Amino acid sequence: MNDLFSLPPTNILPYGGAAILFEKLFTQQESEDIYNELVAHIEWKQEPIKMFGKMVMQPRLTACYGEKSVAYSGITMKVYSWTKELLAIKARVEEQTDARFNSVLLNYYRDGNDSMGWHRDNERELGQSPIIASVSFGATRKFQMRTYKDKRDLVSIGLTPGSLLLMQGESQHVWEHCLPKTKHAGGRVNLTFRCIN
Ligand SMILES: O=C(O)CCC(=O)C(=O)O
Ligand SMILES: [Mn+2]
Repeated sequence: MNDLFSLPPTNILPYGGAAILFEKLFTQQESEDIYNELVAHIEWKQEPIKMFGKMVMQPRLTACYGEKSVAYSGITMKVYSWTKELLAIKARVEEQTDARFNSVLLNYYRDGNDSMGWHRDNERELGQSPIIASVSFGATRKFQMRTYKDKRDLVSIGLTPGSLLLMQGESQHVWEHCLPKTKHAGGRVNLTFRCIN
């Protein structure tokens, strides 16, 4: 027996859809190898997005791979073809979740100053109840979800390297999520696999 899948998946949301955490989709060694590979070989760029009518630089590097391009905050990303490394990660995610994905958005948070603000992944082309598989490598960072309408209920977890968080059901309607800035963090790469219509 290896240590994969030894912890049962848990839903971190109390209601309003599900965000199911699989703590070890990849072993520590696999996670280190994948992190180094992605940092070195993905076509990372810092791109502007539209915020409150103004174009501002995103506080992180991004890239999009797969069959369909990801669009959000007034931009449509250039999409690169799947690499064999990304297809291998996708296969592991699909095997574990029984879901199917045709694109991935990658985010590279170079240090604790890089972040992602509160948002929902609710673009029309993701369908009525988006399924989003979020896989993390590199430094552990705090990830937060709060109720979109009243901002009252907050769930806060550390996303560790090799983990998978599967957001589904009405989670993108009821909850918004963010990756706050933090002091003294090393680099982190996050992949969100999506099914885009
Ligand atoms: O980096 C993360 O954990 C979150 C990424 C995210 O929310 C997104 O790409 O939409
Ligand atoms: Mn998101």
